[in-house]
Amino acid sequence: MSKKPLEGIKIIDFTHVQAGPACTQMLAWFGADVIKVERPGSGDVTRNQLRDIPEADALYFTMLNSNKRSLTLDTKKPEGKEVLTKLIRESDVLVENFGPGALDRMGFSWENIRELNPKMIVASVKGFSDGHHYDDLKVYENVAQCAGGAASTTGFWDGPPTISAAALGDSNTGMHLAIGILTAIIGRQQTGRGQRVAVSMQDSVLNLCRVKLRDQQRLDRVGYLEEYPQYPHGTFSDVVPRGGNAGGGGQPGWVLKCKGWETDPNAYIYFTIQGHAWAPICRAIGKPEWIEDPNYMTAEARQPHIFDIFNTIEAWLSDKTKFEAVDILRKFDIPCAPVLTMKELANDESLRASGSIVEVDHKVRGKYLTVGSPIKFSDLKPEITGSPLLGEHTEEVLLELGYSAEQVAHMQESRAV
Ligand code: CAO
Repeated sequence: MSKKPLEGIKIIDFTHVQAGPACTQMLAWFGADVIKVERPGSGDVTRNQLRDIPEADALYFTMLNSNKRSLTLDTKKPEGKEVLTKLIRESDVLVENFGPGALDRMGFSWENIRELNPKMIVASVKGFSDGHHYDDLKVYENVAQCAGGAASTTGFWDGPPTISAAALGDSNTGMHLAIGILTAIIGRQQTGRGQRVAVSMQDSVLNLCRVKLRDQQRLDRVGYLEEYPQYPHGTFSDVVPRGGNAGGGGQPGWVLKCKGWETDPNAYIYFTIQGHAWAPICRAIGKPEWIEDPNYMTAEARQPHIFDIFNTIEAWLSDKTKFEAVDILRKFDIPCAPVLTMKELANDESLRASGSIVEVDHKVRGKYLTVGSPIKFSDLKPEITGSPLLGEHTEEVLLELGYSAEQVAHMQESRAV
């Protein structure tokens, strides 16, 4: 089999929970040797969180740590520090998402690591960037969504700020960090030196909320936002409002009810009124007279009664399931999709065939579903494996580092590993 692109890159994976592990898992899929360093006895806290099988690592852990090796190491004990020092000397990247200052307190500041290995790339996730007035805060997902502008702009205008189910603060930050690490690896090929790569969860959420920063500036200038449901009948304050399920760009859209919505909370589709697709939309929903009607012909003319238009489309949808509706609308080139449940996604044959959802094996829990690579390559097919048990590879990694079997046994006795 041909070499995977990241083969030969050795990563000390000092990450936990979600943001860091999502990053290193992806690098492991692409061939890096990712050694997850965990505290002896307990390990990553997610091994125990929300367990569905009493004796088996929780899915929270297994779905974020595939393709890795697990090394237990107490880095506060002298022997643990010695092992970590050896590892640093021969690794390419160290990734961590501890609370602010934890790595320094452990004795492994950026300066120390650089001295041990000038080629080392040290990549960190923190809640806020260095020097930010909140940079001492510990941060979890929802905190980041609030701090990065997502919560104030998500949900309905008459409800509270709302958290997205998508991990905008955690996994999204991990993806940003992966880009930073790969960039630093390419940089190192040019300079021979490693560097520090830092990504904050606030910045990563904000990066995804850039269209809302766009909207703030438009609102400051003109006082309204014509693609929001508040226009033209409602009122705007001086901050970007929550827009419910509005499109967010130049294409008005909304979540529309389909047959069965009274009993099925997900019997909906997302329908987009793409400006140049107006004629096909009218033909699809049986309103050909709207094509040339001056009240409907242009986006501007439609906006004042956009919700009457959505109501008319809902009436057309009332005898069609979400799947039937999409099968009709796709023939008219209308951007739309059924609102899919996690159960539907888990059983989706296309996602299984593409490897976006895979079934893998775990030594204790048996088979389980996890995500595969969302990035597809022509010459690489990532093979997803189950996550490691706590300390499964401790002995293997220590022997590779040059320790003897006796030394390993001694470290195990003293609970340093
Ligand atoms: N051996 C010995 N000690 C270890 C160790 C090991 N293998 N691994 C970790 N530790 C120690 C750390 O050194 C630290 O010790 P001190 O605080 O005494 O110096 C301690 O464990 C706790 O680390 P922490 O602050 O990271 O852990 P926490 O549970 O209190 O906080 C979190 C968790 C996520 C809030 C915090 O790590 C954080 O803010 N991280 C940055 C942002 C982030 O990634 N958040 C997303 C998490 S995903 O939802």
